[in-house]
Amino acid sequence: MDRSVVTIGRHIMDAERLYPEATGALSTILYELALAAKLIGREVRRAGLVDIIGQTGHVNVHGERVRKLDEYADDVIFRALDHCGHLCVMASEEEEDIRLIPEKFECGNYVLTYDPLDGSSNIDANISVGTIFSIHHKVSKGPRGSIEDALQPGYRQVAAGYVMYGSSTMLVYTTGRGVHGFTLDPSIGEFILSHPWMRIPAAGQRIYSVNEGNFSYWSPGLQRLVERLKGIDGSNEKPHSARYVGSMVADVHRTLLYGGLFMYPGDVHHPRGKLRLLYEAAPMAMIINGAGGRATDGYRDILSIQPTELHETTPLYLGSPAYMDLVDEFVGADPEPLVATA
Ligand code: AHM
Ligand code: MG
Repeated sequence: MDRSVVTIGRHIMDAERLYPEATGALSTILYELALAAKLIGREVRRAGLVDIIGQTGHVNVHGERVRKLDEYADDVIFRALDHCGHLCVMASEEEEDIRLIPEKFECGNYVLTYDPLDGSSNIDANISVGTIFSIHHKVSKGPRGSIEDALQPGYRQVAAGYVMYGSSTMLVYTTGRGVHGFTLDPSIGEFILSHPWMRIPAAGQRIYSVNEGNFSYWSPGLQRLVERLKGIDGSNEKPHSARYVGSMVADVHRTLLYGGLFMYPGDVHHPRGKLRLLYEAAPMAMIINGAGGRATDGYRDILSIQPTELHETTPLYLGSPAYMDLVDEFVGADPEPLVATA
């Protein structure tokens, strides 16, 4: 084997060796997540064939109901990890409540929260979608885990990452020791280290990313920030490029590689925005922080926010340090968070 080829398995093992006290539990969880990503990626690739083999909700030729891809992804991740003996609780964006590990399996010391297929409404248009995951230690005292384990702030994450099902499938993760990206080589079915020690550019390619259709619902500070980025606030700044896929994993991945600013702000109708703190904002914040960027809700570090509900949402601003300083200056200057009017 070419000595420069590092598979995700080897990378995880090498990292584990740096910690003599490590039990291998976290490595196993990450490895199983990579396996689940391959299975999900395979189905995403076949998504266009759904019209040929049967519509979602219909019965396929094997007599099985054809499931929505996000339900499938949810199930694949749960079943890849329920029996590993290292998790006590899982919580998914697709499920209302936490999911305890079935009694027949051992209960472990870690907690997994995940968004199985973010941006799934884009699938029919063949646009990139992704899986986002976050891992914490168990903190509850009981034998089998509880909601307390899922409701932990982002700074306590022990690992986080995402998988992007795009023109290639990529897995990016951190355990707090750098951010590392792997590209799936479909010919051998392995994630290969392609982006070691990822760093977000300090400013990058002058790109901002936001659903600007909501402009009239935004706070004055945010409106002024975007006018600055467009160079129409009298500052005579050269206009930035606007890029918005509408699929968070793709927008964040581009921001990580090229730099710039990604925003999903609150607005007058949704003061707390749309993105979920536990499944989307906190893990992406750990990645962006680990790569030298920052993530806030306009006022607070995302990683400092204590969740109170599984599905609570948060405004999200993340990106290069230079742009996050602008967010502090413009959005942070708004005296009050927005209050819903409808
Ligand atoms: P989902 O979890 O229902 O897929 O929604 C999350 C997605 C993100 O990927 C993306 O950033 C956002 O919704 C786009 O929302 P909008 O269409 O309002 O811009
Ligand atoms: Mg989502």
